[in-house]
Amino acid sequence: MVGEDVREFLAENGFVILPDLFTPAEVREVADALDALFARFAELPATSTLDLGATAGEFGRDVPEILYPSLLAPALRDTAVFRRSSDLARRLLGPGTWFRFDHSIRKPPGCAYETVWHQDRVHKRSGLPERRLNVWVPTAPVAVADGCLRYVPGSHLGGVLPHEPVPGRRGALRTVGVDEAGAVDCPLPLGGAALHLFETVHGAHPNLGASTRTAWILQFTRPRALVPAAAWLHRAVHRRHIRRWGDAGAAR
Ligand SMILES: O=C(O)CCC(=O)C(=O)O
Repeated sequence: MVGEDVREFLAENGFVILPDLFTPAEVREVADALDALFARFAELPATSTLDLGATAGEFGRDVPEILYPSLLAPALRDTAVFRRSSDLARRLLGPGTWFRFDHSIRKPPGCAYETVWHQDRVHKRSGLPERRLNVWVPTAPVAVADGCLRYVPGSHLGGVLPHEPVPGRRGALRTVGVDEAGAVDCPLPLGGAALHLFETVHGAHPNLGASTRTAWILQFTRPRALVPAAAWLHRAVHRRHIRRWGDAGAAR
């Protein structure tokens, strides 16, 4: 399914588009689970929800985000989308790769908020060396006008770039000085996925279309530990850290 050409494209460009990774029925299963969570967004634990459109003062539901939806709805981990994404990540990053994080970002129709240019690595807290891969799965076809992802090819090769806060957008960090001329828009059909590395500069358009744009984003890591015990410790610390999301979800 995924050949050497995909691995090479990812290594060179920092992202790759797979237009038919899943069947429509497989994506619909995910869409149903996420829709059920978004339907009770206001009742989810406060630690599981964010508004990516939040201004300096307000925290509303402009761009609702759910953290660790697969802990709140464990059936997500039994889906073909999860299994195939995990296999793919293992094949692309190598043995020892594991699933570390998922979130879902929804842009309602007419949502004027772009996802600003950023590198995911900028948000990393631990200093441990590792490679990470995101698998971005939209639950419906996504055109440029619906808020598809966009990438700066090759931007993962320049290390961590300077970022600055975005005025009026709480918590948002934006890569400084991105040359948009070289950026690539990545519209996707239903069943498609966009993959990117931890250092790739990326963003997403506002949703100026008429449909809701929802994406399930799965993140995988491959620690670069010289000693196996260090990789094991890394994973154990992470499991302990995320327990509170699972506990908060289960408590409801
Ligand atoms: O869905 C979006 O708007 C942004 C997603 C993103 O930044 C990511 O997957 O790293």
